[in-house]
Amino acid sequence: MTRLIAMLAAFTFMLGFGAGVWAEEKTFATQKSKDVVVTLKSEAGQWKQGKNNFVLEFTSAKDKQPVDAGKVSLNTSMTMSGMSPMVAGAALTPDKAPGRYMGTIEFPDTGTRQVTVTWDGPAGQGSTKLSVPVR
Ligand SMILES: [Cu+2]
Repeated sequence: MTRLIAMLAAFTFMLGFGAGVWAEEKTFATQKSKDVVVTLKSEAGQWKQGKNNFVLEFTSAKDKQPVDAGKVSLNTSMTMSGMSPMVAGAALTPDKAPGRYMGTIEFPDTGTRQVTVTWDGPAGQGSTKLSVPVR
């Protein structure tokens, strides 16, 4: 009986892991800058107050293929009345696929962020701005 429970637990764990890997990513922001399209995706399909995991992708506007963006950054800012702007930057690590970065970012409150994405690599050098709500 104990062995059966252990097997079930292991199986449930593997199912959960598989779901995590294969869960669909929903796009929640996208912006075109010349030949490069920047896309923000996550399982939740939005940013929320607190800590967020997301994916940052760079693709070609022409053929929709991934482009190697090289060194990238993502910074956010929110203007608040009577305060200096609230700023937050993302920690980004390149994924196995080219043009794809895994990101984490933390927001202390809700509200629309002005997001600046920069890149510098084989795809050239560029930056773009987009506005993304934190719900
Ligand atoms: Cu704020």
